[in-house]
Amino acid sequence: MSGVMTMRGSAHLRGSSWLVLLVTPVLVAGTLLASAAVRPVAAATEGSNRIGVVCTTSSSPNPTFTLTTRQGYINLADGTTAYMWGFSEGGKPFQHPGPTLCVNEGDTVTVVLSNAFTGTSAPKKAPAVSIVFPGQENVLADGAPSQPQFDGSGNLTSLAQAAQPGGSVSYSFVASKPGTFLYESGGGQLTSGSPSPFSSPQIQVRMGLFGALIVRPAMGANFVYDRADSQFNPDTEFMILLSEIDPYLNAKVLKGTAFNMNTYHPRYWLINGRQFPDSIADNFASWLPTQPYGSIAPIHPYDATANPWPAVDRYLSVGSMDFPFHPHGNNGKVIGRDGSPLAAGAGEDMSFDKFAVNIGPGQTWDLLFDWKDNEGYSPTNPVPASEPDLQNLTIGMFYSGSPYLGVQEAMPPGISTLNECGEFYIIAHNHALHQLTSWGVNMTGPITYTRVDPPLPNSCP
Ligand SMILES: [Cu+2]
Repeated sequence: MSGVMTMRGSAHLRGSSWLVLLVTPVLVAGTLLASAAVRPVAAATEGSNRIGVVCTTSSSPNPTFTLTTRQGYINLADGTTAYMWGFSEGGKPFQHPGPTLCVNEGDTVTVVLSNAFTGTSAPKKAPAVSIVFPGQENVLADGAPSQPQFDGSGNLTSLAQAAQPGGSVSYSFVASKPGTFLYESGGGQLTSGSPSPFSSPQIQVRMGLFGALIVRPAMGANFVYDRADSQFNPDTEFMILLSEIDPYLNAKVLKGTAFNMNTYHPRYWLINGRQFPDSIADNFASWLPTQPYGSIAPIHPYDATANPWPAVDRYLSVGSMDFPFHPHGNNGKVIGRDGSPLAAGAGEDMSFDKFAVNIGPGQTWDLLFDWKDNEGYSPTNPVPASEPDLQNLTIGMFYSGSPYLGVQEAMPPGISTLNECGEFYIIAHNHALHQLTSWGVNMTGPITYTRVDPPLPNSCP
């Protein structure tokens, strides 16, 4: 992983693209890469966001969403698939992860959980399902306080009122705090018949019953919190939802046989329900019909007049251990945790820059970031270093042929490039490197890129 170390060392060389030349080839040396950036995409079904957060919305101030349990399959980067469960909006087919619900501060949000795990399409030994909304207060379930449920013997059966197969529960709450939140299964045991072996939230969340909830502040949709210093460029809003899969669990659920969570051992890790290189494909990529959300982060250089506002990354984790996500040359400025701005008292700023972001299980982190062309390197202001001999290099597929932003030059014979307009690519990934695999296939896990496009106007696609 020497390439990773090289990138770490170059964090202060913003504006120098030698790091791209030298390192990207090492990091992207996967045979899977070629499929990632060039194929056509299906039309967006939720707006037309090719990149960035895809919001599922409903009219304010009383947005209502129906989340229906579904089962299906997702593609993994080692060429296999995983059987998953998920929430889909209304009657839509299975997707992973669940829809990203975007609401406004002060909205009275209603989420109707429809448990479609029944009838001919049921998974074997289908359980009841509930939803919990960490960070939301005074949640109601069918009008009563949402709270843990117990059977007649006092055994915990779910963390909230659950929907039996074929049934539904209506949760509601006032989204009183802006920020980034999870919603996820609270489990659910059957009230009749044989107990389901898949009733626990541990299993149901691992199977995919989770999604993100974004509460936009009263100050405006281009703020993360009700703070002037949380303003971001609404064209550059991104999400990093981290999760993991133990395929033995999923296989047991598919078969309808019990799984011992003491043997749980994830082998796959994902961003927004995808693995690299699928992670950097557009939202709604046609070859990922059940995995609609990409995670590449295209930005333009900071410019005091043309591009003054930073991008925002909303990190979330439903994993079982810390994910030390590492945005490389783009240190993030942590401005919020778990839906609370980092502030003490009235307006005091307690934000801080972070080089690796340790996302704990169930946590969310909000980070602002930008990219400044500090040195202003160009063909007329060349990088003060000599280019290594070609035999000492491996040219990455994103290299433009030039170290300068917005410049494309001829590539050495036999080298092809996916570079579109002289843009830079900066890797961002989980730095627990054992989690960077697909059951041992290296460099396929939670990896994405910050893409720095030339300043506007440019000729980029
Ligand atoms: Cu790294």
